[in-house]
Amino acid sequence: MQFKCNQTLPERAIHIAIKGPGGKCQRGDGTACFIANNVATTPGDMTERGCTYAGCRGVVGGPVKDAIQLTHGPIGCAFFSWGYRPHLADSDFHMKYTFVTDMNETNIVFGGEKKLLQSIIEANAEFPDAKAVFVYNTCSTALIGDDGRDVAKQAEAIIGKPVVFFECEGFRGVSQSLGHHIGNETIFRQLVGSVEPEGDFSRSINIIGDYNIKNDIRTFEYLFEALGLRIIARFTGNVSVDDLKIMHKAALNIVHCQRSATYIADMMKEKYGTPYINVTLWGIKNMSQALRNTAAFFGLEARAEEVIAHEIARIQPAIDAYRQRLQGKRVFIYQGGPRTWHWIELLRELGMETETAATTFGHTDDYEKIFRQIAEGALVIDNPNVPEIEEILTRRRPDLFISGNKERYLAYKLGVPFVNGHTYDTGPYAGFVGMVNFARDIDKALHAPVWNLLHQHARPAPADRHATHGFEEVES
Ligand code: CFM
Repeated sequence: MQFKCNQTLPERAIHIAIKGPGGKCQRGDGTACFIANNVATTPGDMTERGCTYAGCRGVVGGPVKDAIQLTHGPIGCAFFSWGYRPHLADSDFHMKYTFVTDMNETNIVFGGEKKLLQSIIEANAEFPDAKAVFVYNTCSTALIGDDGRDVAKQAEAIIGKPVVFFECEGFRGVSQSLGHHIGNETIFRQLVGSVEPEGDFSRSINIIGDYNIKNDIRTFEYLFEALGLRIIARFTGNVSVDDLKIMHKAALNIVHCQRSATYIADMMKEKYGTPYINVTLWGIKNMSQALRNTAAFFGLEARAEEVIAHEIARIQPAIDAYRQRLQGKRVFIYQGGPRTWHWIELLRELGMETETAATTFGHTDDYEKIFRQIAEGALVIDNPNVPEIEEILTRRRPDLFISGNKERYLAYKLGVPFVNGHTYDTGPYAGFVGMVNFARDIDKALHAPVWNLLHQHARPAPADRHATHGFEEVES
């Protein structure tokens, strides 16, 4: 099966599948549920993927609130990685400022090491309260062979605080996903365990893979604290360099985004023996399960049940009311990776079904989780290009599209209700109380009066949509 828009891109066929009866996937070759993923995008394919630097600076390093975020590269790399992701904290230094060596043509010809050293010293002198300098390498400085690692070592001796050099050159990976991995490894190697604090950490946890998007932590941190647990570090949202240094003391790691941060949980398990559990902190069932599993580790089961009952009682009336309004809607979710599978169950709790699921950089484990949860007949697509997204919206006509800012206006132009799943319309969306925000935003999107102005016949009946999955069969 192939999309019309891909007739000149036959490589795309193995990235697209429909879940058939008995969990089988119907694709060109009819094999079981597997689609190609985490491989290089074919040149000419209008991918929406980001680069390795974006994954490292924008996702993993960037949320650290008291580090100087210094890009070693051209000004554009810094400008376009600054402030687009609302990984908030209780201070705004990391969101307000960005730093860059501003490599120009002369620097590219003669090398940028001196400029890098000078920039680190200068930035630190301007902001002496910063706890560390994070330096991110880019394509240009890697290609000319600047030895940033060595400069970082020299700078560390001069300024007397950690200078962490991330070898996250944009071209290294097939997507931003490799940048997550490099971010995890570098922070683990250079910061974690560098301080040995005194005290009792037997009831402490780290929350791994939550980035405090629009203050998500306000929806679940108090729940873990209500169990009597202390949160040492959030990797990485509202987190200080000091927290990262002692995060090896935690008794348990709780891994939420299992794409971008399982790496550090694995490394901590290997080096310090810290166990971890995978959780989903979105949706009623998932959030309850996360609290139950965490409580079970510490023997706090009874307390967990009290907390869960109290929270569900608070939100259930609102959820029931929204469910009546959202019942039966069919959704297209397209996120970077895990959010696509994290939300399938959440949407069911609101009476909705995911009929198309896509990720920008998901790996096999993400797609396994998608295929396990998704209903028969659902379309799954890896790293969709812009014409494919347009084709899904026009031919499959979902009732709702949950995606990001890159797709928002395409959805509006095509008359499809839209909610921003990356940076949230309002938010936060996590935890129990966040689910009410999510439901409200979905309700607002679906029932905006503007849709009444569209001609009814612009939408084919659901029966027709399903007969052909909204697509014509063409040779792939
Ligand atoms: Fe993890 Fe994320 Fe995501 Fe991600 Fe992202 Fe994000 Fe995302 Mo946008 S860390 S993989 S690289 S859950 S920024 S907070 S929403 S694509 S699905």
